[in-house]
Amino acid sequence: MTTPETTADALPEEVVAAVRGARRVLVLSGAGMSAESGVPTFRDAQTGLWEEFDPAQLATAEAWQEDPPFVWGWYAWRMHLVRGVDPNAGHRALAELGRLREVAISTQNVDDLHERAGSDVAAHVHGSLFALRCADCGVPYAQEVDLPSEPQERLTPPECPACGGHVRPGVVWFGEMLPEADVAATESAIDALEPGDVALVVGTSGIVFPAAGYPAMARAEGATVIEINPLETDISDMCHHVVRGTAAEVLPALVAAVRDADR
Ligand code: BJW
Repeated sequence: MTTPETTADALPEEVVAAVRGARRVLVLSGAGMSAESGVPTFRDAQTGLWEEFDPAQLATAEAWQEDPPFVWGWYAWRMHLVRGVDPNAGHRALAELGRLREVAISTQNVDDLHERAGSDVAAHVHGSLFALRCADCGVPYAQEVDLPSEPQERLTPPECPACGGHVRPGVVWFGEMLPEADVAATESAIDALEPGDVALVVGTSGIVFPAAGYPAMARAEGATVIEINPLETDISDMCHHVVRGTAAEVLPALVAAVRDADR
């Protein structure tokens, strides 16, 4: 069923018709969604942060326990980077789609670019960079933090005012459980899908579970699954349609086509 090598310039009729005919659209977004805003993805050649830094050293609870300043330095730099960029045309198109159809967004991204574009986000399944909390007692940390403008290999994390522990980013590291409320919100958005509805899978490599299983769950509910990604991924084969293009190219074209067809 996959339509390979479809480009943003030639959006297939079936893709436009599927979104146009949908009552509900579930958006499952990953790091590629924010790439054109200037936020590096995790695994893309050349731009992936983890080319320079070993993810096993940075995105695990073990790394944090071993060396909090090393891990905090990386996250503080990423917080600075995200604060300095804007949503791209893809984020803005999804916000517009939310005014045309019932849209639920479940993102793996820890940035806030969907929200800043004007979308309501149902779930951040891998948490949020900015939801800081104490690593020891779990109390949220709401104070301003110093963010370096250049990557810092080591930076002392803020101290928790309640217990003196180290403050950590509110993200989900490998081996950690996903936030229950976000998983529940994603699962209920999937359960709500019916035949004729659509799941748009945008900018994820589809290798990190359980999020990588959500497109198949959407398909099992009868939704038409459409991947938007410049490259083949681990989930391309299970999608009904594949649009080979970037989020900021394809989504505005798709939403404009739906808007025009609605008129
Ligand atoms: C563009 C583009 C453009 C580029 N436009 N597209 C089942 C089977 C096997 C393993 C497991 C399993 N269940 C659980 C596991 C273990 C593990 C896991 O999945 N491991 C795999 C690596 C195999 N999962 C977990 O540990 C999860 N926890 C869990 O399951 O708890 C229960 C449990 C506990 C203990 C034991 C067992 C179970 C937690 C996962 C947490 C992931 N955390 C991270 C870091 C977050 C913090 C941070 O930001 O630093 O989340 S890892 C990283 O990967 C980040 C991302 O959200 C995630 C996914 O990456 P994503 O978004 O797909 O990005 P990329 O870079 O991989 O891909 C970018 C894509 O964009 C590419 O395809 C490009 O082509 C494309 N692209 N430009 C559109 N302009």
